[in-house]
This record gives sequence, structure tokens and C-alpha cells, in this order.
Amino acid sequence: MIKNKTFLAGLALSALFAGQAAAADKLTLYCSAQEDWCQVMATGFEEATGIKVSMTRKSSGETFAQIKAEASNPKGDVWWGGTGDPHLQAAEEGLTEPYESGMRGELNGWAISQAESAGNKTIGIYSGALGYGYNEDILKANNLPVPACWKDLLKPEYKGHVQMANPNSSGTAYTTLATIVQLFGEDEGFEFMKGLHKNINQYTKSGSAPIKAAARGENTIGIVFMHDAVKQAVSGFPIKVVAPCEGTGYEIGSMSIIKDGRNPESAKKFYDWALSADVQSRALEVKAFQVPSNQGAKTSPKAPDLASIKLIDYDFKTYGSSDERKRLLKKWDDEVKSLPQ
Ligand code: S7P
Repeated sequence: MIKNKTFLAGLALSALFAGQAAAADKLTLYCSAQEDWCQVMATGFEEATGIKVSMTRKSSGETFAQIKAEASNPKGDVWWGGTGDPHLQAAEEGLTEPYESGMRGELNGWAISQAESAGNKTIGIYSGALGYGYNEDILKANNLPVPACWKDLLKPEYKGHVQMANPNSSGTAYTTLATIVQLFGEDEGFEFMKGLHKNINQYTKSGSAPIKAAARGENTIGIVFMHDAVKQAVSGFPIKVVAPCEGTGYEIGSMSIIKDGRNPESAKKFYDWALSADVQSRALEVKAFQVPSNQGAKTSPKAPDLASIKLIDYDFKTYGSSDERKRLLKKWDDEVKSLPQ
């Protein structure tokens, strides 16, 4: 009898440890970069550590909304990729955890500034400039002028030829809205967005969809990050990439640990691993041409050269703040999206 009790207690204990081991060997990854890069990160981490990764890819605004909706019962551990603004908003709203990785010494200053402005609840993993791309063949077939500036996109001849994402779901499109407001001032910026609305054929959910559609010949001009347009061009599609003449905004793509996630140790391991030079260099395997945050990571000569692009001094603190992001999105919904085309 006593023997049986001991045996049962032993079984219960091993079940408990097995449970703990299983929990320590898992990671739920929310990914907001391109699907192929998200796959590389998930399988790469599994291979490097044996930790089983369950990965979901959603756009930046959508992932933010999911983490917020799950806040009382978090299901994700790490949010990797996507524009920095919603990561900053998540930090401000207490949805993510502070963490200071030992890898910080290898990173560019802009990645650390991103972390410091959020009490170390996020960190920069890559950077990239906003712009647009167009399908050269469709442009010629329609006798359309070659665009070079933001304001060119307002020309009536581009009606039905421009596509961008919805800034509520997409970090790329929110960066566009915030860039235009910073570049032209809020009043003129919203007039610009209203004028642009007349030429828009579709607001997509995902930020890179407009240039993928242009590559397939289903759209003419896509407002996207320049690196996403370069990816299509180097893949052999007739896409030309434009750095708008007035200047443009940029992103600090970010990574955050989700507060009260179920696998905090796996989350920290992933975070450190994802900041390493070797892992960041793997972006090139999937033609992801952002500037990596690790100074030792490989870059490609095909990547847009940020030093030669007229970049605005993007105000991440203001445009990544909860109040400002909510206010601008509501104003865009009320004053732009609701207009007839
Ligand atoms: O990986 C490419 C990229 O453009 O995707 C991220 C983007 O925010 C995800 O798409 P959404 O616009 O739909 O949110 C960028 O951070 C990144 O550079």
C-alpha cells in the first residue's frame, strides 16, 4: 500500500516536471514581418534551440489589437517585427515586458533609442524607409507620367491606379499617414490624404500587398516600404522604386516580449537569439532588405541606401503614443475613409 502511494506520488511528480519541461520548450510567436521571413525565424529558432515554435503572422496594427484583446489571458510570448509605432503603444499601455538583453552592445544606436523611449519594453530590430513602387509596364501601357514625389500621386490621371493599406490594420499605412502629417502639417496632410483617396483603388489589410499586386500586374502604384518594392524588383517583376522628392518617413521595426506570456524563459532566449548578427543576416535569404539593427549583420548592395534618401526626423515618441495613434486613425476613418471616391 505504502509502496503504491510512493509510486503514485512519483508518477504525479514526473507528470509535473514533464509539464514544466513542456512549457519551457514552447514559444508562441506573433510575427508582423513578411510571411517568408517569419517562417525563417520560427524554424531557425526551433533548429537552434529545440524549442517548439507556434507562429502566427498578422500585420502590425492587427497584432497590436490581438495582444490588447488577449491582455487578461495572454496567449503570445514574443511579438517580432512590424513597425515600431504600435510596439511603442503596446509598451505605453502596459501590454509588454521590460527586458535588457546582453546583445544590446552589438546594436545600432537607433535600436537602443527605441528601447529607451519605451522603458526597455521594446527594441529595434531593423529600419527601412517609406516610399512607393510602380509597375513600369502598366504605367507605359496607360500613358501615365512617371511619378517622383508624394504630390504626384494626387494627379487625376492616376485615378484607380494607386493602392495602399488601411492604417488601422497596417503599420506601413500608419507610417504613411504619420509621415504625410509630419511632412505637410496636419491640415495640409489630411487634405493630401483626401486627394489621394480619390485615386485609391483599394485599401488592403496588409502593408506590402499593394506592391505584390503591382508585381502581378493587378495594380499600378503601391505605397509601401521601399525595401518591400525592391524585393519585387529583384525577384524579376517590372517594379521601379521611388524615394519621394519631398522627403519621407521611416520605420524602426521592433520586437517586444508580451506581458505575462506563458513561456517567459523561451521568450528571452528568442529575443537574444533574434538580436544576433547571424540571425539578422538570414533576412537576405528571403530578400528582406531592411537595415539590420545588429552592426555585424550582413546587408545587401540592393537594399535602399538610407543615407542617400531624404528622411524626415520622424517623431516616434509622438506618433507611437497611444493617444496620438488612436486620434489619427479615428480622424482618418471619419474624414478620409468615409468619403466617396
Ligand atoms: O517585412 C516587411 C515589412 O514591410 O513588413 C512590416 C509591416 O509592418 C508588416 O506589414 P503591415 O504594414 O501590414 O503591418 C514592416 O515592419 C516591414 O518592414
